[in-house]
Amino acid sequence: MDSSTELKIDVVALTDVGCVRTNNEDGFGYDLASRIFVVCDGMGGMAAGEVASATAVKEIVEKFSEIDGTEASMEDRLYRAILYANQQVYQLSQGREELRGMGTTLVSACIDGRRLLIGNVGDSRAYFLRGGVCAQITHDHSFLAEQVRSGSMNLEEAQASPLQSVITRAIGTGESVEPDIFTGDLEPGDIVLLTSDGLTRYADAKMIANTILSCTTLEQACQALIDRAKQYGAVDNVTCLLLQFLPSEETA
Ligand SMILES: [Mn+2]
Repeated sequence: MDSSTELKIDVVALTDVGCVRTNNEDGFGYDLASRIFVVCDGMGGMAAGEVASATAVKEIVEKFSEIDGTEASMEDRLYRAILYANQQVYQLSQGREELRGMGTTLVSACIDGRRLLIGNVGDSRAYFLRGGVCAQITHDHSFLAEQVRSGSMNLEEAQASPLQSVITRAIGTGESVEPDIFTGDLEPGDIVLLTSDGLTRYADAKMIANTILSCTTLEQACQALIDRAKQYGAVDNVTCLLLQFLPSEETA
């Protein structure tokens, strides 16, 4: 690959238990060398949600890094790594009674030159910020989002529903899973956010943009997003992973 097209990547991630819960079932991970980044939000009784999210994070990062990039396309690597993470969580859940039924959401980003790939399962989201405008990349695999997309419910009805955290796809709850994959082009200055529903139940794309743009560093922006959820009561765990793309040193 032409190194002049490579972008430098800054990454900051934080997770917070929130204001109500006593355990944190969210998790994040990344490998800067392989350019893979992930946020997971686990569910399951007792400590099973934490096991599910931690396992999915570890397995997708390791598998993605392990697949030879010269032999497989980036889409293929991401897809295979997500399916592998699903298998590992599922197998673990089948082997131990206390882990039966556990699962996790997963939202992942990988970078191929100036291309961005996003893969997701569940209702953790990816957002894209360019020129002060923020847009949601992923579609939630949740009961309410699907009701809204099919026209069976309007946004107000969905927002008032008690079924906020019912997801329709998850990593680890079945032998196979169908992730969505999104692709886009990157420019210097672009920002990508991977985040759990602990943030997005309180913040829409506009609020996310305003919060990030009010900060001078990526570290401050990540903390400000977590603080935003906590200002609103943070009933759930909150996780934010921010990526910023900068001109590579050689071309800057
Ligand atoms: Mn959550």
